[in-house]
Amino acid sequence: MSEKRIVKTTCKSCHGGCGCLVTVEDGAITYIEGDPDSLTKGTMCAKGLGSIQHINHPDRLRYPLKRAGLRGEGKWQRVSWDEALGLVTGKMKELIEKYGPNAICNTQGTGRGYNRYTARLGNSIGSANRGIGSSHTCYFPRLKAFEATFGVYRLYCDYHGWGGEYPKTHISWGKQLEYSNADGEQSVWFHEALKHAKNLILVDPRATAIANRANLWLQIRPGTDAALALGMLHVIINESLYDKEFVSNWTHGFNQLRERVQEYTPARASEITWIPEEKIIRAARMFALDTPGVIQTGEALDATNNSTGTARAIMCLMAITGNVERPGSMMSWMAPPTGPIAAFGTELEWNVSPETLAKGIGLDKHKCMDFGRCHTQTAIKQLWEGQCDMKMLHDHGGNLLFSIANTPRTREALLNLEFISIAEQFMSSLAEIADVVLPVAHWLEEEDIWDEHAGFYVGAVNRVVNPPGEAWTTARIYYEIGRRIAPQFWPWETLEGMFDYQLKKADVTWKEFSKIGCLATQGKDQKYYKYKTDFWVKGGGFPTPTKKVELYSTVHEKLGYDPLPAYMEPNESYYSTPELAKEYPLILSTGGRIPFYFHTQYSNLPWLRELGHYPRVQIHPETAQKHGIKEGDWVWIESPRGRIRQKANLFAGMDPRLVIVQASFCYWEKQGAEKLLTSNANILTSDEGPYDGPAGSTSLRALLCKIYKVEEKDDTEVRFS
Ligand SMILES: Nc1nc2c(c(=O)[nH]1)N[C@H]1C(S)=C(S)[C@@H](COP(=O)(O)OP(=O)(O)OC[C@H]3O[C@@H](n4cnc5c(=O)[nH]c(N)nc54)[C@H](O)[C@@H]3O)O[C@H]1N2
Ligand SMILES: Nc1nc2c(c(=O)[nH]1)N[C@H]1C(S)=C(S)[C@@H](COP(=O)(O)OP(=O)(O)OC[C@H]3O[C@@H](n4cnc5c(=O)[nH]c(N)nc54)[C@H](O)[C@@H]3O)O[C@H]1N2
Ligand code: SF4
Ligand SMILES: [Mo]
Repeated sequence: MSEKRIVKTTCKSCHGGCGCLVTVEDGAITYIEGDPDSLTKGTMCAKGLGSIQHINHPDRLRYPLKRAGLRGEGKWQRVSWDEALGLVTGKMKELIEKYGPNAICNTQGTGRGYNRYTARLGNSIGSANRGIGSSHTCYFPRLKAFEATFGVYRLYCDYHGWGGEYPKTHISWGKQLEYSNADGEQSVWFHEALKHAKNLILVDPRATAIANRANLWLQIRPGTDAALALGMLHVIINESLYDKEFVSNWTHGFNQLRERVQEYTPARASEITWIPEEKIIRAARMFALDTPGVIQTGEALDATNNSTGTARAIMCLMAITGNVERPGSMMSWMAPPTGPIAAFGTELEWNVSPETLAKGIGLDKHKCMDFGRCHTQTAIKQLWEGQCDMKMLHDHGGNLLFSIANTPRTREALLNLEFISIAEQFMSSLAEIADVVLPVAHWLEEEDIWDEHAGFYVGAVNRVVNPPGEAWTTARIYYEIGRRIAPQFWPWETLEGMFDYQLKKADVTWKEFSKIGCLATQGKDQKYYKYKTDFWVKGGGFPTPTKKVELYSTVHEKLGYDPLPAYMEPNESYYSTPELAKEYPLILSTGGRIPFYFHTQYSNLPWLRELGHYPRVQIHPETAQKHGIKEGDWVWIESPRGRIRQKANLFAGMDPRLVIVQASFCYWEKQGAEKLLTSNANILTSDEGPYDGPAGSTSLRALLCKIYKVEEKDDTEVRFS
């Protein structure tokens, strides 16, 4: 008789969090669907549903591997877990002994529900050089700006109506939440909330999938968002449309902000952003008058050389319109009953000594990339030059070769490391140059607590099937490395003990939680207007040095940065580098999520690959015509750094001067240079400064390029230099 069961679990195929029900028949998964009783209301996307092909993929890594040839040569020897972990932790100990903890960089890719393990391991080691990767261009610039402005981790859009009101005005600003489900906010919540909204303002250089729903589209020149926000602030302040009560009682530095924005008249903002002046004025009035309102911001705003100024200007917009902590506005969610379980990682921050932290690479200049993270681009540059404190990289679920600017230089830099180990599911380009590769389980094969950016809930990840070969779960890998490298910080006798520890505040055991499936603080349990109570500050206020929302940041002032938001022209543009623009006359943007892939992931799954077979570059039809390019032609995109090829996708919903390249496309079916260099957007991007001051960001979205059709004779082999 065949056995059939349904397992309730949490999808982690992106930042994660969708509740799902997985049907297993005779030990094999036959169906995956959204769980209607979960917070994501039964919705799932193609990526999560494609997981069946992911777990059964023939190229999954099954056994620990040790390099048997030269780096990148593709020769491997299968070893036991004991030997592999011995090599990894042996090398860590040796290098710590010789150079100190900053020699070790343990890192990860984007958040996949296990950030706290990476953080705990880095803090157990005591290294300040943890976490090279994308954080300087993704999420952290926004988080650090939230912290400086409001004193809290971040504010979320109140899509839930728990306070009895939904947002009347939405701004979708450099974000495709409808596709990306990014940063702890889900497309389904956004769409539900939109049903109650009067206005949707889209700020995007390109007409996105929600453009038809928008009543105002601000078609912005890439990289100029700070000027738009400052122009809107100018209108709201000078027309006296701001929330007087909130501003006078709860903000610090309004007069300085008023002074600062005077130079950003709507006319000047229009000149910089290419958005008609009257649209800037309309957007400002709409957001200030049709309240409550929310602003959903995305990665496009972090991946610029003015990420902090941009985020801070937008946060000032939230604040002076009183769209903070009121129902239907920007909210700081209260943690689930477990408390913020990220604390599992951060509770050991004290173990990174002040002396070690002071020597964190690049932290002297980019001071907001602290809490044990060094500045990625400074580290890569030092490694490339052969002079760097960092000697070893241990990576878990990240691929620096695709994710950060200037891939060729990054590869050369990483090859200068003494040792690279990586935990992976597939033989990625970074795994190809590693010394030890550890095979990792998929979320359908593991038990864990999912905790990502959402802030108000945690989900149980329940094992549905066993991992292939000898692949281990993420939690187990960290636990075993932790126990070998710093047992005092990983004292639990069993893995389950480690889960129980993380859940202790909620007074449930892992076994109980696994059955409950989700713990959330929602509905009436979420408190609005917390600043009017003792919640953050006795007698009321925000947890900042002035106890107010800091329009003028005393934190940035103390660190030596501009305390007020300002506009900066992108490093590379018609205006900042007019000579270069003669040779590279088009604006280059990279990224813009597509629903079927997650960065480099899933282009090896037939179900998903057939939906987006080739990497695509979006070109305006007029521009394409000028270059003799037709839909589907292979096109070279060339920047001062190099060139790649992608297939032309003609799209009229953007400025003819703009070219949008798909980021992170990986040819998993190929190897070496062909896999890495053929269509990888980061061949084109620049890792040179000046970077954003506090956050050290580079621009991935506002550069210069030229395009031309791939002629057959051009279609040469790609190689490493
Ligand atoms: N030009 C340009 N570059 C960009 C961007 C852009 O828009 N433009 N976007 C940037 C952004 S926002 C980010 S966050 C980065 C993303 O950068 P990364 O997170 O580094 O990229 P991924 O390709 O998603 O993941 C890397 C590897 O993780 C492995 N993996 C997946 N799940 C697991 C797991 O559960 N465990 C383990 N151990 N491994 C796993 C995958 O097989 C994959 O090889 O890219 C950045 N790079
Ligand atoms: N399906 C899928 N989902 C993902 C990911 C994925 O790879 N695939 N990656 C995940 C990760 S790590 C992240 S960080 C998020 C990112 O997800 P989002 O933050 O939503 O970012 P994108 O979709 O890359 O870009 C959003 C929009 O910004 C626009 N844009 C480009 N330049 C500018 C600019 O200068 N100003 C403005 N205002 N807009 C601009 C683009 O046209 C695009 O429509 O998605 C996450 N979710
Ligand atoms: S949005 Fe993310 S968590 Fe939800 S189904 Fe898709 S991949 Fe899974
Ligand atoms: Mo990201």
